[in-house]
Amino acid sequence: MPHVVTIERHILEMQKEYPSATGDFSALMYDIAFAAKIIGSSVRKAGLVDILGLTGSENVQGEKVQKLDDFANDTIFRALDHTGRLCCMASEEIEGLIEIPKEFNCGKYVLAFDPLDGSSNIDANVSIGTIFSIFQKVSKKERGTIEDCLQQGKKQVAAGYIIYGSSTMLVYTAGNGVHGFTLDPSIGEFLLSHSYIITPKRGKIYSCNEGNYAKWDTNLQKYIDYIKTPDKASGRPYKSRYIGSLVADFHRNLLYGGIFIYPADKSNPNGKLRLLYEANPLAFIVEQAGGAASDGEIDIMEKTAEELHERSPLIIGSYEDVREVEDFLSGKRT
Ligand code: P6P
Repeated sequence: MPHVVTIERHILEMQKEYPSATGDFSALMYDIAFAAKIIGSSVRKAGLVDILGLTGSENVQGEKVQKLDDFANDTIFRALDHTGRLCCMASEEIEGLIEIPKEFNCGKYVLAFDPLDGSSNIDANVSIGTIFSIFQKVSKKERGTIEDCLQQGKKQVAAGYIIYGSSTMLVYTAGNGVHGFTLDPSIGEFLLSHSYIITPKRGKIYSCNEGNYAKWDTNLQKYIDYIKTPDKASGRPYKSRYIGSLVADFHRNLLYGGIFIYPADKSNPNGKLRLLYEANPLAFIVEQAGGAASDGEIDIMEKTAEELHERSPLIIGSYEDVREVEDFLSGKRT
């Protein structure tokens, strides 16, 4: 029998390395994995909307069935609101702070999440994902506040994503390496499939929406031109791979090496992606895997969000590739 490690067993083994651990963080991770199983199950049925009357239409009881990203948001909220492990939440789907209902106790963790990133790709059966970031509470009152969400990226205690692709995978870090778990749908368990993921120092893949090329900073245009210029010695040209679904593009580059760029441009001065629940968690993961994440000037995890849905340019992936983009952007390289 191969050495089968469930996510629960992995987290318990990791918890043993922290004698002062109360088990709250471990339980929080189980709750997230539980929510991911429910979301994954609905995502997999999304293609049956017209046949089964799911998602966005009315079901047999005449009830309006939620859009998948609303469903994912509610699933995470309901899986976690009553557990007593969170003091508050923030979601890409909800404008303001998500408070823990008064009837439930609060805990010491904060959860910021994008419940279903890339959901516009669902109809084309493209891989999509859930992204999450966990902080410890810093405010003094029992119930969490915006202050607890707006912390510097490097204060994250854990971060992860679930990718709903050819298989459902949960990838996370709690500062002790990056670990991937693949869902075995036949038993409903996330099983350890990728232990201590390390991303190559330099990749051969670049991921960006080149349709925006004309709107980019000229130094970024020079970088893109550079990596497309053949030069055998330096492994150029890079391969262009862009799915248009952040978690899918990030996950491929994490495993194979490469660079993902969603920069500022003339119409989006801060780029498109969100700092709190997209750039921050992926930055924590990639740094733990030996890569880097920057907004073009400073590391993502050095930044402190000033509002929940703040956007940030994102350059993330293999360490040497990220630094090379920064050198082009600063004019050091041409
Ligand atoms: P564009 C999906 O809508 C998303 O938020 C990310 O998942 C993805 O990386 C990005 O936007 C794609 O944006 O402008 O290239 O379509």
